[in-house]
Amino acid sequence: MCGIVGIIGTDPVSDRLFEGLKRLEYRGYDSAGIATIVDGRIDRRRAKGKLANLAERLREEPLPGTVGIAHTRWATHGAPTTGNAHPHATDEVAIVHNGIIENFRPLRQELEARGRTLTSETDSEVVAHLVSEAIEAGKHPREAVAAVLPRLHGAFAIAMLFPRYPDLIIGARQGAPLTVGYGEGENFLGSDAHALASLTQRIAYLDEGDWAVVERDSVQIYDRDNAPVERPIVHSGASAALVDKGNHRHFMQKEIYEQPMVVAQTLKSYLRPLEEQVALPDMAFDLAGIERVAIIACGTASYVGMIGKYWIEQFARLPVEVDVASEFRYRDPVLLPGTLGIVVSQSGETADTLAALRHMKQANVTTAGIINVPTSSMAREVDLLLPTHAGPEIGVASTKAFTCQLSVMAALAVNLARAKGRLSAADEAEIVRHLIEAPAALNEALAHDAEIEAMAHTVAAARDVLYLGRGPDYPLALEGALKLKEISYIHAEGYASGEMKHGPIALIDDNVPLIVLAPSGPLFDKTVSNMKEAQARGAQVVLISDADGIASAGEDAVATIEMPRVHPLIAPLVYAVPVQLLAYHVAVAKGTDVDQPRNLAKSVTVE
Ligand code: HGA
Repeated sequence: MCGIVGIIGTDPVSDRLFEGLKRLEYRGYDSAGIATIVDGRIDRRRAKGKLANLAERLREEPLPGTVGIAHTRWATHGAPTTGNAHPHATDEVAIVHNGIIENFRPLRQELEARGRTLTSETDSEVVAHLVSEAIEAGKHPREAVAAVLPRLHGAFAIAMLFPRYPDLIIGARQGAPLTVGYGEGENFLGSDAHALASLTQRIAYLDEGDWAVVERDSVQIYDRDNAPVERPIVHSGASAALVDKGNHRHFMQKEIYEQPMVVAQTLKSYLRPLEEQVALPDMAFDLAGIERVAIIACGTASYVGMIGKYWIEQFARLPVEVDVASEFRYRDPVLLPGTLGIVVSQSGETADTLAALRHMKQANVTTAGIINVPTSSMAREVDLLLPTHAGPEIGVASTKAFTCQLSVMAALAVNLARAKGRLSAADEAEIVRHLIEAPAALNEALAHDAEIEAMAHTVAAARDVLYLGRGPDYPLALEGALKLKEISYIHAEGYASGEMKHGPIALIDDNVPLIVLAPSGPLFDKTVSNMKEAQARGAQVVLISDADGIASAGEDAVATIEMPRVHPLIAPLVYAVPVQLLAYHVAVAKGTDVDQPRNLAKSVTVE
């Protein structure tokens, strides 16, 4: 989603600002822009579409200046046009904004009633005009910002520069992340450590409500009450190298192929192979006191939650509810004592999930987070951080983060079960042995890539596709459908196999591929019965199963994809691979923008 970079320096900044935007590109955006101070005035270059368009504008008309702010915009209010691209500016201030100013309508009306002309359709532009008015009325930018921030409702991270005050830039944060970077004779603002990685490794994370006056040789941070505060300067550790695609055509493909390695890395920090035990990081509470679990997430991560429900209920015999964050936070959920609230998020910044986490904390719920970015807001706010070690995930469609999240969810389920006295040492040892096999099984699954590529055209021609699964493979069917929708723009739905006959079977005809996820095991025969019901009505079945499953039920399928024979516990991890590869090859066949599909953003920092 939107990215922010700001530099106050002594050398020209526009190249370095652009490089910072490149680092934020993976978040997804639909326009971009840079503003600097040139001869005491604001100068801007903005372009809709990809950063290449902004680069072209900068080549046509280079932008000098040693103070600048830059932005990638994922439009929420107003179309992704050049005119709506940030920075927004008046004569007194230029601003870039990430988030939503929820009360922009009355603020805009108020500004227009005072005769001000706003030129964009964005919510963000009101901030520029409010700050500008205050400066025009004689306030120093510091006082202007202090006066305007309390008037803004909603979530935001903002960076601003002031042409008549070229010795400072100001950043503010409420509900969207912003960091201050410390350099030598120059300082920075950035959406995250990654954005600033080639500029500095010394960063401070702003707290909620903080704002910062950043000068070349000093930084002063204030809290929401405008009291000066210190925030620790930490070593970011973010790699300065831009993540590249290696030998792969797309980041998504690279990330699918990284799964054996990153799942192994993740499991390594949770498994003690010699003792055949699962171990979680130290925690300040006792898992034995947990009576119920609430898992909150969005999108792909919410399917990890659904699979976690099967595992935690099966092993730990604790009731689990799973909710998408945007519903949870507004439905006044009943949170009883003894609840463990688990959030799952790759970025750790997903606005809805972060708000749900804060809601649970306010209700005194003990919280844990399965999170990939250890410096993120959620990682810093949960009581127990359960990190995934997937490395940076650049493709907008989540792949390796999903399987790493599942690995951690399995470890958590086992720990809960042991803490509740519901899992014998022998059963735990068996589960650990199966989890240790997961990376090798993922490798075996990847070996079927060419077959999947060869049959992708069967699906690429379809208008609608259905996915079926039962038990923990049902959320995987949902994930398969989501992946296909996200990157190939084909309408797809996932259903619990047993639900087909209660409605969706009406959709079946010989133009609708039915992707059936059916590892052999206790649920296999039931799923196959539902598959047969659909086949009897013309369904074109693609059966994803192991050799035994394909031998017993594959004869009428239009295609089969063979997976290794694995224990049902790790089947959702392994079967994620064909589901991801199928969506990937269908999207490539259709020629879509696989890594940055239309309308989508990676780190969803708005509601
Ligand atoms: N609401 C602003 C910024 C959008 C944003 O933060 N996207 O991630 C706009 O629409 O310009």
